[in-house]
Amino acid sequence: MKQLIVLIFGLLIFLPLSQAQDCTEDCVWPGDLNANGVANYLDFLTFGFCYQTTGPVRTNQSTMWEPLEAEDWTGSLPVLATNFKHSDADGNGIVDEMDRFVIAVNYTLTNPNFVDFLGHEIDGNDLFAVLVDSLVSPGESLVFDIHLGTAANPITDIYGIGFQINIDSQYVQNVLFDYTENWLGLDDDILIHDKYSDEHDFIGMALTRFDGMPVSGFGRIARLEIVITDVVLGLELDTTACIPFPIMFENVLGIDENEEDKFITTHADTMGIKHPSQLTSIFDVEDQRKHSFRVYPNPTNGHITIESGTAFSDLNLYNQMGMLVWQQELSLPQEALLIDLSSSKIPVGLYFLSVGNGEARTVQKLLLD
Ligand SMILES: [Ca+2]
Ligand SMILES: [Ca+2]
Repeated sequence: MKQLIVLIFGLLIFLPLSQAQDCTEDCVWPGDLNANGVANYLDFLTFGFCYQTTGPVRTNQSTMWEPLEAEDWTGSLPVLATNFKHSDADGNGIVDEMDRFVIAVNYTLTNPNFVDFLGHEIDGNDLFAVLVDSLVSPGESLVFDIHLGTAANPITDIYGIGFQINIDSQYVQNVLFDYTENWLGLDDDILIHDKYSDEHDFIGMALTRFDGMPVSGFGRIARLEIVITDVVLGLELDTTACIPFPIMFENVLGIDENEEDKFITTHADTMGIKHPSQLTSIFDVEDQRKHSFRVYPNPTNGHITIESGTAFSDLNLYNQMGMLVWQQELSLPQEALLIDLSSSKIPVGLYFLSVGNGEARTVQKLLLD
């Protein structure tokens, strides 16, 4: 009896494995939705294209990076001709949230079919960074907007775009994303993927519509905030140095509603990391003079202490668009205060904390992470 149980158990383990090994043709690799041999941000465009499509359930619903036998679905990508079965990464018969999760699980893995990435780098001005500040100090945030199209050169009939941004991760502590201004669509109209892979020195991003309707326009599609490490070795050795921090777009792929390539052009930009003593713009001098209060820790998870040389009675928190997101009025003026913003459901990102006493008002940057 015991031997029989062991035998049945052994068969149960063996069966899925043998199915995986049996697949030799047009096999599904979970997470490689477009079947080009790698799981990455560009598979997210296929995810948007096939979103909510249904088909036969896969016998082996493994999400491991391995070739799996799967029955063909009725549809396929119009240009790549990839059968829709590849979009069902978890094999449950529908393309939905779990499948985007599998892209992330098997991210950057390749298989023997991998030849090249699908995106390209054509020099031009369709996709580019708009710098808020071109210089930054260690421990501060480098903020820039990603623009797609300009007023002079708008983008017509785009459905989705995916790309990677190469950065030097040795200087990067964290990357934050903001999509509040984005002409490709509002929250309900688009699906968004972003992932910072510090081990590979790149940020992968994709934004796609899923309603079959392309859009035309120009301007910002995302804001990125790269938090620079507190210690930058080059500046420790030479405080007058300027460490170049290039931002390069790579493997850019824009598609229309028929999956046709939009041939989106792009160009790189370089920012610089400098020692705080070397940043002497008028803005910075004014900023330091205005800072008559201290807020810490910064960055914060929401629990902060505010200390001021003069008593204050009201606090306002603004987002980067200048919109008021939180406020508090004190019944008695205080010179120090403990605050908990963590329960206020304020999204992570860069904010401006304004402290006032009815006569004067001072502002400081506050990074919630
Ligand atoms: Ca792929
Ligand atoms: Ca699925």
